[in-house]
Amino acid sequence: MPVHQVIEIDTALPKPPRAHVLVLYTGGTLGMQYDPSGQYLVPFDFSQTLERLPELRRFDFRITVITLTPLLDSANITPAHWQEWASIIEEHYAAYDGFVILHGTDTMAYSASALSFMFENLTKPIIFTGAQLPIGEARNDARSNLITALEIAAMKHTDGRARVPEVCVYFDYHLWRGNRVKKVESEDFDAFDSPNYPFLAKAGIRIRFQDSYILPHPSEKPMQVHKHFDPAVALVRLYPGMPLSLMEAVLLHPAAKAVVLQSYGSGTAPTDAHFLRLLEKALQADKILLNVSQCYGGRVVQGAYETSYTLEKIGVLSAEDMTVEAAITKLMFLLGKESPKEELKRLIKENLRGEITK
Ligand code: ASN
Repeated sequence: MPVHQVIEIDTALPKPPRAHVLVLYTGGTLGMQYDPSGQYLVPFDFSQTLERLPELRRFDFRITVITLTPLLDSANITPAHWQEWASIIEEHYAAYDGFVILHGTDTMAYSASALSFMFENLTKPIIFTGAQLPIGEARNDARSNLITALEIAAMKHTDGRARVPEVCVYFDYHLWRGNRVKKVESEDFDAFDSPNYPFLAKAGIRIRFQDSYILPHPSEKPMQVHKHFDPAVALVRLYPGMPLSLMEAVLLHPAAKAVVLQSYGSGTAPTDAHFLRLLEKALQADKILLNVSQCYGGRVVQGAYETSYTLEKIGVLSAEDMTVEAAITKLMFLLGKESPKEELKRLIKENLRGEITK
């Protein structure tokens, strides 16, 4: 296990802190700053947080920052990292009011989806945030994303329960459900969107929550962390003229236990007999086929058109309005549980953490 740097920041001193927030700094653009020569971007040193972000003193928090080693561009993130972060949060769960994960934006939608499935009966917020411009740039989105994510992670109802007991993404003044977001923009600050589910909160002069869209607190059930992922999931995005031989190579490959089929529109695919026979062959080989739309928003409705009716008939499962990021991580998570096939298929279609609108 690599040794991680741990820094304690008490913005409340000499008073006792109002809330305890644990920050995991995993890498990405947010935490970069210029070195003293002003030439290179290097990771932000969180031991200087209060000097660099004096506005945090207004919060009266105790903030523990764990800087993970090595810091990662999020393109390098794997399920092993999700397991490590989940273990750290599990270990410190009782001692903190909320958790913030500083993460690169590129794969944040996958990580937020993955952690949403890992944590069952969550009673505290786990908020992913990042930035398009580093905290060390004069003009940046990092400061406000970090500061508001910390504030939301510490927020409670008057009865003491956390305001948002969910895995979320906070970005560009919006709080989203983690398993509903997609990275949609690589230059502007509005990097994320949640096409099929409304924002949970919007930060303006006040932070305005949409309580009816936030998951309810679990009733008395203990929080559980599921850490095993099986990444044997392939992704095939259909396009007109796709050679069947290429598709066969993926669908029948022994390393693919499940295949996400990115179909068109509301879940349509060719009615060509060879194509359908190949899907049947994969299903007979005990693979799970999950139909996710290439569309940005909307849902898969197998049977709405003739071109999706047969998919339903032969046993392709519909991802309904799940994002492709949620579909892939949900399959990895469910395959990791090693449940019997029928149970697995039932759970894929079930709304486990608010990832599907039923
Ligand atoms: N490449 C970076 C990452 O995902 C992009 C970012 O954080 N804005 O780690």
